[in-house]
Amino acid sequence: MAFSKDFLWCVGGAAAQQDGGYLDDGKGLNIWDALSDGHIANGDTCHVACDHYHRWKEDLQLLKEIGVNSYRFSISVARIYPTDEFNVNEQGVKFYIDLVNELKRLGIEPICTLYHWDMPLWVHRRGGWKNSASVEWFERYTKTVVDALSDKVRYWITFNEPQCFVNLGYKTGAHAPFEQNCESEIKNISRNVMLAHGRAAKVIRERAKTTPKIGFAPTPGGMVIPSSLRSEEQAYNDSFDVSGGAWSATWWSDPIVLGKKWTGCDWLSEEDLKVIHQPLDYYSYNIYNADNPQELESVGAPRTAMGWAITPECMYWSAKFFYKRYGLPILITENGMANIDFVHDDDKVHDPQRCEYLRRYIRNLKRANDEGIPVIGYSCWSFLDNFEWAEGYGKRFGLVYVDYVTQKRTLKDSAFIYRDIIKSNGNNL
Ligand code: IFM
Repeated sequence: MAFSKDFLWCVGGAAAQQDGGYLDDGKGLNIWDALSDGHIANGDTCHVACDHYHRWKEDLQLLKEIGVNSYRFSISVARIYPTDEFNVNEQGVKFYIDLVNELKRLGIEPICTLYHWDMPLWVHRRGGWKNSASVEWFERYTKTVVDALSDKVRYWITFNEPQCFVNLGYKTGAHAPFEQNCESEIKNISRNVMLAHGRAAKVIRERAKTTPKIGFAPTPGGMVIPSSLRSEEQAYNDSFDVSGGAWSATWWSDPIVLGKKWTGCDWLSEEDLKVIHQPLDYYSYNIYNADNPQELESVGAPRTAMGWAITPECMYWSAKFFYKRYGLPILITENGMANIDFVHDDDKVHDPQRCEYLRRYIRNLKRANDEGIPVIGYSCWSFLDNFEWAEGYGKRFGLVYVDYVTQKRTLKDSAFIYRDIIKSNGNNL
């Protein structure tokens, strides 16, 4: 069975990772701009990144060259609310209005992520996600964005990978704001983020000017696939086990999607669940690998430049498992790999590993689709090489190579492979 005719073929990026322009046109500082000293590989900063803030028009032309019909981007909250939640920076809003207008003109569907980890510094100074008032500013911020963009934007993602910004930002301290908090604080933060998600989803549903399609983008930490050591049933049960705490998909998705607490969740009330559990239009998630520890630790098992195992079957099994549990159409909001890319003597960027990775991963997603699981889209991470958080610029995920000295863009071989997959709507896999 072919992917549907309106399948979303997408690439994605995030504000803090690609935009730069960190002090331009009234933008305020975010936690990555302000707190990163001493925390990022090579002392890199996100201040300039891919300079997409100034080069976005040319960059959108590259989307056309790749042939995607959709583009996932995130809003920099500090560009909209530089100092507090009452003073809107109109120039910041205009940037996004211009962006979505141009996307629409080019026939590319915008997919807007409201929060991709770049909390404004003023929010952090009030306690960030530890402060339950974060639910209020997030709701207000959502209203501002929805009022400005929802005549053009239909697809919304509230939060990107709450697992990561909560655990890495507030537990291990590897990501901004680089804090280490105890488990009860992680529960408090998780509750605030879930409430903020629920309030935002409701705002979008009620205020959007075009009928919205809403989801969030967890990453399935602890997702395992069947193997010689695990039956399908066991893999399913292990995948939804919550022993990984806030890393697990279940921690977030059962309350958000099903309106249910998982066994042992004693920190959400029934009242909370009413706010958190809002109707969603798809189960969107970011997936890079399965997490079968024993099976994947074999000597020399294939890995990306991040050291992440290459397990294409995770696409098939995750779609099957998530559809079984949550019953919503599947949208892959991130998938891709970091590779050791450089410009070759022929001025091209040859990345055969990524070409192969994309073919195998998307083929596995198609297998799920062929078996009747409603798969509505696939978004490759990432559009441009970009600022890979604490790893700085050393890890390249892009379909487009960025020379950070000259800001020259070069489409990698994988961009052309992806273009061919899109052209055939996945039938050439
Ligand atoms: O670059 C990140 C992205 O911001 C969130 N998901 C994982 C990607 C690769 O690490």
